[in-house]
Amino acid sequence: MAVHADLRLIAHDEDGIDLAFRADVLRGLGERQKAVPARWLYDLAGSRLFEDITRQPEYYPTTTETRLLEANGAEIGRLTGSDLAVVEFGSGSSNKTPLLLREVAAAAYVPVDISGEFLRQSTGALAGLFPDLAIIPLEADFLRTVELPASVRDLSFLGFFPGSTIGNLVPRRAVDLLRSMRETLGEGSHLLIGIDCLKEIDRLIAAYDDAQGVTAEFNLNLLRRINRELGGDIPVGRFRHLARWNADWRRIEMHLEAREDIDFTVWGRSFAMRRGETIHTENSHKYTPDQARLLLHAAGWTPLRMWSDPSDDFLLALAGATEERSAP
Ligand code: AVI
Repeated sequence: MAVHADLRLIAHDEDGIDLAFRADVLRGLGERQKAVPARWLYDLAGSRLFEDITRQPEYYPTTTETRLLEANGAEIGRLTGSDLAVVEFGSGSSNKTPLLLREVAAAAYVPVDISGEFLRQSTGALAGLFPDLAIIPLEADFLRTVELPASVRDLSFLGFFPGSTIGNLVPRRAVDLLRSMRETLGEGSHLLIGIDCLKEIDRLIAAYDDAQGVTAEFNLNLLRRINRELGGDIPVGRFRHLARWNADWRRIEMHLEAREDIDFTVWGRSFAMRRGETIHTENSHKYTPDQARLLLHAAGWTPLRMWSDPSDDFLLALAGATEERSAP
C-alpha cells in the first residue's frame, strides 16, 4: 500500500472531514497553477489503484527493484553486518520487506508509519513469515526525527526506503527527509534506498500513462475523492489524465487537464477552469547515479555501494551515516 499515507494529517472536524485535505484542496484549486499535494491520491481506492499500477508492464520500478533486492540481498547482508534492526520508513504493505529480512541478519524490524491501519496490515503478515523476529511497529510521522524504541537501541540500524518514493519530493524536501532519517538512525547506521533513474522520456511517459489506463484512473480518483469527501460537483468525465515531462526539474508530472471550459464547486466555493488548464497532482523526479550520490551526500549519507539493473533503469543505494568532516 502506498507510502504517502504516512504524510497524512488526520485531524477531523465534527463531520469527519479531513481538515488538512480540505485546506490543501481549497488552497490548491485557488492557485494560478492549480495543484493538490500528491499524498491525497492515496485513499483506499487510490492505494489499491497504485498497487495495480505496480503490476502494469510499463511500470518498471517495482519489478526492477524487486529483482535488485533478490540478486544483491546477500551482499547487502554482508555489508550491513549482524545484530541489525531494520527500520522501514512508510512501511505500508510493502512486498519487498520479506526479501530484505530474509537476507540481512535482522534481530528486529521496526516499521514506521503514521497510519496504524497500515502498520497492523504489514506486521500481521510478517509475523507469520518471521516467527523469531522482534517486530516493533512505530506509529509516527517519519518526516520528522523519530525516537526509536528503547528495546532496539543496542542494535545497529538499517533504514529501508524502497520504491523511489524519495522521487515524489522536490530535491530540497528530499534532502530534508534524508537528513531526518539520519537523525533518527544515528551515527554509524546504514540506509538502503531505491531511486528511479533518468531514462528515455518515452519510457517514462509510458510508465506514468499505461495502456490499460490504470494510472489515469489513479489520478482521476482524486477528483472523485474531492466530490465524495468535500461535497464537490466536479464533472470527472470532463477531465483527462496527463503525464508530462518537465525537463528543467527532470521529473514526470501528473496533471488533470480540463477537456473543455468547466465550472464547479467544492465545499461551497466556485472554481472555473479553461479548456487545457490543469491541476498538478504529482511529481516523480528521476536521478542520474551521480545526482543520487549528491542527494545522499547533501543529507549526510555516504554512498557505499550502488546496484543497478543492466539497463540502468533503477538503482538501489546503500549509504552509511559516517562522521561528518568539517574541513576539506
Ligand atoms: C509512489 N511513487 C514512488 C510512485 C512513482 O512512481 O512516483 C507513484 C506513482 N504515480 C503514478 N504512478 C506511480
